[in-house]
Formats: sequence, C-alpha cells, structure tokens
Amino acid sequence: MRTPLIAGNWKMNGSTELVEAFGQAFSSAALPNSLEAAIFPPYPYLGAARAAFAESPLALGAQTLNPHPAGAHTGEVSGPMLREFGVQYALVGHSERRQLYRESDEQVHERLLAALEVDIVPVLCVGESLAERDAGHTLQVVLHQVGYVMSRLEPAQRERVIIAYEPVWAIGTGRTATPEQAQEVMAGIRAYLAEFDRGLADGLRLLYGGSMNAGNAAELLAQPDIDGGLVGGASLKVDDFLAICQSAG
Ligand code: G2H
Repeated sequence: MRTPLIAGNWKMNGSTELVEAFGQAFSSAALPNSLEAAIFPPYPYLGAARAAFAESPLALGAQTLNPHPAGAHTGEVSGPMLREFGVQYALVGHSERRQLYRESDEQVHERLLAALEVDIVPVLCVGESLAERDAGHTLQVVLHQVGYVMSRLEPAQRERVIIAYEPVWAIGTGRTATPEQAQEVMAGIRAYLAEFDRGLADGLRLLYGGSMNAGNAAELLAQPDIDGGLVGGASLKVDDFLAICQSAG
C-alpha cells in the first residue's frame, strides 16, 4: 500500500497571513488517516510555517535546494539549513527550475543527492512540453528524465525518491491532463522502474501535477498509478487544498 501524498507548491506566492490561515484550518480539519500532506512555501516562510503547522498534520517541503552544504553561494539555501527548519521534502527539477533557471539533468541529480544526504525526501519532477507531446515523444522525454537520475543512484537511495509527473503544458494553464493521459504516462514510469527492481516500482510513490484542483482531484487520484498530487495554484486556497486532501482518502 502506497501512502498518498498531497503536496502544495506555493511557488513564489504566499504571505505570513496565508501560513497562519493554513495552520488554523488544518489544525482542526478531518483528514483521511492514511494521508501525508505538505506545504512547500517560499524559504522566508519556513520558520513561521513550522510554528503554525505544529498542531496540524501538515509537513513542510522546500521548492529546491543547493547541492552544496555551505559556502560562497550567494542567494542559495542548503539541505542542512532546510533540515534545521524541519523540512521533510524537497522538489528537485520542477519544470520552472528546468526552464527558467536552466537546470540540467545533472544539476537535478546533484540536488537530489543533497536532499538525500540530510534525510530530506526528494520529489523528482519530470514532464514533457506540448511540442514534445505533439511529436509523440512524451514517454521518451519523461523516461529520460527519470532514468538519468535513477540510474545514478544506489538501490537504497532510489527507494527514498518520490516522482512527480507534471506535463509542462498543464502547469498553471488550467489545462489538466485527462486521468487517462496521466495514468498512461505514470504506468509507463512504473513499468520503467520495474526494470530496476519490481519491489521499487511497486513501492515508489508517483504524484500527478498540473492544474490539479478540488474539482478534478478525485478522478485523477482514483487512477491506479497516481499516488498523490503536486498542487500549485489550488494550494494557495485553504478550502481548495483541504478538499483535495480529503479526496485522497
Ligand atoms: C505544477 C503545479 C504544481 P499548477 O507546477 O507544481 O502547478 O497546479 O498551478 O499547475
């Protein structure tokens, strides 16, 4: 049984007020027993979120991390620092990082190792562009991104990874992949992982991301290979995020 995870990626959004609102709402909310839920706020809110979420089931995630533990890297934040703030998950290779900040597969791999180094669970984000999908290259692109990283990990490291499939054309566009489209790719990822190890493929959690919202979450989460969601826009609204979490039970 894979425990569902609903991860709210606030991107460069949010405020102290929003952190407080989530803390209050989730401290008294009824969530499914077998659910993990986490918010990935911008770095400056981690301290406030840690305090505000203390009585709630919400865990904390980071949106990226620097591969180095410390040093002359102005503007960057390291794994040990995140760990000190109670961060349990970190996104690596989100498509916005890959596109806007030119993160390569190699850099994504380094960041993922840095997360594992401090016992932070890496959420490896993969996904194809619209042009790649239209050209029929979806699985090839996605499996390359997965394979680049997974083939460079030790078996014990692979088991600690979560993979988020986020078709780039569905991110922040309001255009969601149909449950069938998402399931097809995610089944492909799981089948590919089975080439490494059947047990790994059965146990590894796969999240869907891309315009998931309170209206479409239940149908997406009902797919056999979708174990949770990476939610952007809809994670900025307490009621919507709560509804998504409740549909993951
Ligand atoms: C994809 C997703 C969350 P949204 O980036 O990572 O964002 O739900 O706004 O499409």
